[in-house]
Amino acid sequence: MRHFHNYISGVFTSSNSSETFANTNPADRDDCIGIFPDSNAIDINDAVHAATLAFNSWSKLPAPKRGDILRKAGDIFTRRKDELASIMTREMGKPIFETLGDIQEAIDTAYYAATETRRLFGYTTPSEMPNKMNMSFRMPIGVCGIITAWNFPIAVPSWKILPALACGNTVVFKPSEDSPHSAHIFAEILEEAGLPTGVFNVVYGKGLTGSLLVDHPDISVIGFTGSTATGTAIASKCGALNKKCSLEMGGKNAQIVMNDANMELALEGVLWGAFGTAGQRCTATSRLILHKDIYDDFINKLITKATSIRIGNGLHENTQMGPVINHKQLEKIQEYVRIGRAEGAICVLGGDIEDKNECAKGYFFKPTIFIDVLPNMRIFKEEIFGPVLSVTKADSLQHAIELANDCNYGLSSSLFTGSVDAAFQAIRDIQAGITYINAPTIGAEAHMPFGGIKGTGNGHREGGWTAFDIFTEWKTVYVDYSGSLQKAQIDNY
Ligand code: UN1
Repeated sequence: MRHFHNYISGVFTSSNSSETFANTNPADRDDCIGIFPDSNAIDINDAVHAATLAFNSWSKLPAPKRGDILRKAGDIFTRRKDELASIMTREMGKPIFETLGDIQEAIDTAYYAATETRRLFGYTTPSEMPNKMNMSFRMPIGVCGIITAWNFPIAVPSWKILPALACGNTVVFKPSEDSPHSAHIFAEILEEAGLPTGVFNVVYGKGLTGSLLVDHPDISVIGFTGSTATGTAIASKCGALNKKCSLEMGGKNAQIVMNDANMELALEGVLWGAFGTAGQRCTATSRLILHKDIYDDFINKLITKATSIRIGNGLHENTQMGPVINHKQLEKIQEYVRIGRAEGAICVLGGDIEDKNECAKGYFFKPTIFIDVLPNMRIFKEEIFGPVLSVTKADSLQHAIELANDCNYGLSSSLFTGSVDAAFQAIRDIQAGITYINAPTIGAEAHMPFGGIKGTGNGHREGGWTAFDIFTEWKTVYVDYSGSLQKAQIDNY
């Protein structure tokens, strides 16, 4: 059995904790990938110390030189893409074509961040006073603590880690205990790319390890992706400690299909949005809001298509939907199916675990569709994080938007329509950080802001240029070359 170690100060080093956890393949619970340390406060301290020591020289390296290393990391992610996709599929289950996409997102982010190191623009403005110049620029903040979920083991960490490094920060990364092997490869790749010792560190562990990272006094910023409950707890700690924190949390994303939509396109959209990654995306389409004119017909066609989704081990080439991440999550999904039935929604497809043939070895759940779901039901409001779709009927566009907004989350949203007027009304009125027109709720692009409102986030956006707002502070500079004490305009008016 392979034993993995934390990565601190450029060395894969044994933990000070005797506690460990095993990482197993969700498609085959007999397949153990390795044993990882459940790290303690000494490990966190060592990693933060290494990152603190590395900060001075890394932050002073010219930003485009930092970019050269990130570009090289993009090249190595490209070279190791197939190998890393297999590792990722084995540890978290989604099919190879999806894990290849996960790595592509990191490649795109690496090249994007590398390029942005030449464009970390500040502002230069006129001064109120003669012979005086005003400018501002972005400063790195210090050591960033990065805590992420398992569903995008490479892409989502890359959205945070690579911009943080581009800005001149150093990083301690605590990956999910369900996808630690991918984090090990992340460290190998950054090392090979030439990242100096201590700039990037990985500490494995469970929830307690993450909270030790949040509490550490030398961590200046926390970047978090995960559940709303954990993120909210992190935010209150960071509030008390005056730390910046960026949260990317749950979703209950709605796809609206109007009666003038391209039905075939909308069907394909909901299949991919709801059942891609077995519904385990914060952007997953978990609610479908159908115009009343097409309700019955659309549902019938959707059932036919969803029935033919091929479920299995993601390592097999023809698998379309892999397992869910672990036994606890399987139980949670089963519980929501029980709740949905008890609330009076009608389960027209699935609703049960899949345990035929090879699926008996893992945590598989059938694509599940509930119809006649009403807004007061828990399956309409709560994030399930599995292949469960709740379908609701709307009388009009206005009604559909009201239903979409009747939710505590606000990450992604989608409208299928042939009407440009309807599209722009939805773009204006849907309460979400992301709105797609004629595309499903999933599929964000690396160079665009990503994040949500309400219970999904706390005002930050990762991805794109907005990620640099998380990982920098502004320095404002005044240069007075008048040779006299001019004071400021307010003192002379
Ligand atoms: C997530 O589930 O945390 O747009 C992020 C998408 C993906 C990102 C999902 N690229 O669905």
